[in-house]
Amino acid sequence: MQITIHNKQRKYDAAQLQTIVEEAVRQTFAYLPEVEQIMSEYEIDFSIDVSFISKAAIRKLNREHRNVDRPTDILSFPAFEWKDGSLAEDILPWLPSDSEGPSSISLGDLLLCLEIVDKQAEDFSNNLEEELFFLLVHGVLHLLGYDHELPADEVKMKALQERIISGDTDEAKLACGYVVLAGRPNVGKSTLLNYLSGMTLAITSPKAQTTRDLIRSVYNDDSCQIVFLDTPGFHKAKTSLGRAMMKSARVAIRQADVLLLMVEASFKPFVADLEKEILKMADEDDTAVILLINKSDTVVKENILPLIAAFSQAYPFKAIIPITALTGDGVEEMLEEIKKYLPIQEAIFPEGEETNVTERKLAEEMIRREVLLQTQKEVPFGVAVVIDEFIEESSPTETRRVFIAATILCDKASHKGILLGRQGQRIKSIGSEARAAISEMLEAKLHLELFVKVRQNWINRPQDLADLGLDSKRVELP
Ligand SMILES: Nc1nc2c(ncn2[C@@H]2O[C@H](COP(=O)(O)OP(=O)(O)OP(=O)(O)O)[C@@H](O)[C@H]2O)c(=O)[nH]1
Ligand SMILES: [Mg+2]
Repeated sequence: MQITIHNKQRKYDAAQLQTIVEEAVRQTFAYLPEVEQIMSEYEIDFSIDVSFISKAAIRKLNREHRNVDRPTDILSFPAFEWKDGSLAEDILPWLPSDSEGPSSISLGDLLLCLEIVDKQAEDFSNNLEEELFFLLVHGVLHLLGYDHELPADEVKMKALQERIISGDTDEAKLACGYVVLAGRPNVGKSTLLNYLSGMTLAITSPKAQTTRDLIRSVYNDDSCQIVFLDTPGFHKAKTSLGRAMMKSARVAIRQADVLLLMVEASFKPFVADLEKEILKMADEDDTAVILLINKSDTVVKENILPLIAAFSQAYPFKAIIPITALTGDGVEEMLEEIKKYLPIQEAIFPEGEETNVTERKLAEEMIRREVLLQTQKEVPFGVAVVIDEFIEESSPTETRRVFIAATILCDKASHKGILLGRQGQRIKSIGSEARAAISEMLEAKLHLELFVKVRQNWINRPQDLADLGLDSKRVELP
């Protein structure tokens, strides 16, 4: 790594600051392993230019490049596009040809105004050297694609910055990040999440819009932590509930480190608007996208080729992988691909916090699943389930005993009769199937009582949605 200092001011002795500049830049790069990796892979050297310029000069640049007409402490001008320490463009065209011999490639320029740095040091009770060190770390991170515009990015940048400054050589760093499963309803997102977690965390069904909120399942191995998020199926929403579901899908997609776009192997070979909309978000955010072609067990292998061709023409996917979420076919390959694109950082979740799904929540969902399976048309879409009581009963034996009372809310008076069925047959059948599923999940003897109530048009009422935890205002990553 070559560091060149250009002194274009006369108030401060730049020569005295050389060691600090070199230390700050080198220390920062020690935390950005991909830079070293690229240098050794292509046998090149990177360089950085650090210039000390006057107040007037930095003000002019700030005005011209950022539309802010005042002097500032530091400006970073990256030469390449990076995202969180990973190169986000092809460097090959910029590599020197063999005949030119070993050469260095500029990563960009850092321009500093020492007068402002000195003033800031006073304000923060640092000395000039400390403040300069801090700003150089910050500036180098900007050159390598870290920024602080979105809160999620800011947290990431700040955490790394603090570790660099404190010299914290945390051995616990690993490939770690949010990997979001997105796609239209019914393609098998929740089925894959369940396969990955080795248990049911998300209910699945052959009906569209089964999943209503974000579900987390953390996958850990010695080299990585992958925080998988299942999202509601992407669709054109017609109700407030639908809009809230779409909002949570979008929030997750926008914060993904890696996006898994899932389609079905039997889809017609073209990229439809829903998939385009998801890809547009990923493109805007420069998110790595892997295309998963699910349910590949349902088609002859060769028949997937036109679908692969259509998608690979439409978007630069990092990989296109046919999978069968039901059996886990193709999942190993998917995990290997994901690992390549995860940022290197500390684990996000400690052991024991693998999911946001509680037993209570899952019990509600398992009842709703039975409604999805046993009722038709718009009935299941207007149903929500609320657990009113969840009581651990004392048991004379080792076996766990649980009592659950739950209400099935429907949004139309006419649906109540359908849910109850003739002589209460339907609700009985929903109850007995749900009891079996919940009792297996809880590993308990279960006493389940179900009630059906009408809450007229709740799927369009903000207050009802908020009461059910399904409103769009509070969406955040689980
Ligand atoms: N044959 C086959 N069926 C699958 C596969 N993966 C999922 N399915 C079925 O497809 C249906 C939908 O699966 P889900 O996992 O609920 O789909 P989803 O994408 O989560 O759907 P939403 O939550 O509505 O967005 C279920 O009946 C699954 O059993 C697969 O690999 N092969
Ligand atoms: Mg789902």
